[in-house]
Amino acid sequence: MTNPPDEASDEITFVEQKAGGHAVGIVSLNNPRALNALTLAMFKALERKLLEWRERPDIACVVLQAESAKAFCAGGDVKALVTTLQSSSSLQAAAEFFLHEYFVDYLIHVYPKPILCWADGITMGGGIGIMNGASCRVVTERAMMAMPEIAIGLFPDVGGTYFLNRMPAGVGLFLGLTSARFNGVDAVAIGMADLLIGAAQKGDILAGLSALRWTSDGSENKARLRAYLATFAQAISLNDSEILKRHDTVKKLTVRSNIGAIDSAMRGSNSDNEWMKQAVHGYLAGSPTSARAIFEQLDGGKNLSLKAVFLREWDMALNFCAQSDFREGVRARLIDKDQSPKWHPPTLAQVSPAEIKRLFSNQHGQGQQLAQKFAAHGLS
Ligand code: QUE
Repeated sequence: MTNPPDEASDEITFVEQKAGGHAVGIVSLNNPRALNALTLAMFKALERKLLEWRERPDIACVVLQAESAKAFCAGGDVKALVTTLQSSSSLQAAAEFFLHEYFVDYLIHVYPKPILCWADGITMGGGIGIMNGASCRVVTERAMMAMPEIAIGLFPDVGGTYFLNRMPAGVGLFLGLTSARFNGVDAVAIGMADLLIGAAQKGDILAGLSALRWTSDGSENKARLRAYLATFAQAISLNDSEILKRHDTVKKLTVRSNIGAIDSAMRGSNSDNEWMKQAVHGYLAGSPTSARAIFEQLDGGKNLSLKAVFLREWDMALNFCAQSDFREGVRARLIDKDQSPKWHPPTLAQVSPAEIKRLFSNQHGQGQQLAQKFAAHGLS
């Protein structure tokens, strides 16, 4: 039934599983020691394979999954990226890393064939980036999700400007400002996943893809995949979402006209709920520069198309790489692991308007390289 991997590396493998006259392309992340954090090499391999499968008439469907039960994907491999930045005076490595990451993310969003993303275990940041564009986003009861970039002095990228702004009022900004964790039920409730399915069913479900009546029509195949998976899905009541249960509190904290007011509300929060306390702590421990930038990122990005969002985020990512908090955050949390980043400046009030302006400046050309890459591969 299954061909040997034709492009195997340790970290990401590709298998074509026969399905009648068609085949299902299965991508497996397999670097469990790094919680499947995506390296530049992994993005390049994934990009090459997705572009190949896009053109292959026999490939009817693509699956993104991980071998490990612990994590689908912890994010982009920012540890490797910052290590490279530390030994270089140029942003070349960052430009290349985010170019391939955002290209893959957007390619998945506009892919003409069904993509099943199986998000089981830890799924954060860049992991959400490759999940979010899939035509069918499945979470399991073990899904542990977050947009934790503020903890490392970055911003919720990979299209966060777009998808965080489309969650129930205040929720996206709350998740981006606090790194708060959310589970599979929450993910479905806030529009970050389509279906909740028991983790134990993965083997049967993937094997069963071979028996579907695939056609040569991508839209038809998307509907077919969705209908098939729906037969395995668990019913969800929105009342079971931990986030939505606290939606009133979330709104009181984040539905405000400026970040100063949010900061005061966070500092005044006296919730005795453990999840809410952790979330507020996530905000207080995060980079003040990131906090100010994230408010502006979402507020100023409300009317952008998804494509324009990626172009803007690409410029932002490079501006963040040129500034100190991102490197310091990754150093403190992922390299030295002292968990004590020295944010500069240390308070929200000290973050200058000029610095925020710099973080949104187009000094890298409004995502010009990325726009050219989209065009070169026919992504409209
Ligand atoms: C915030 C993040 C990330 C993070 C921790 C944060 C992130 C990321 C990783 C990560 C985890 C394990 C690894 C690794 C990276 O952690 O994006 O290389 O082995 O990828 O607080 O945004």
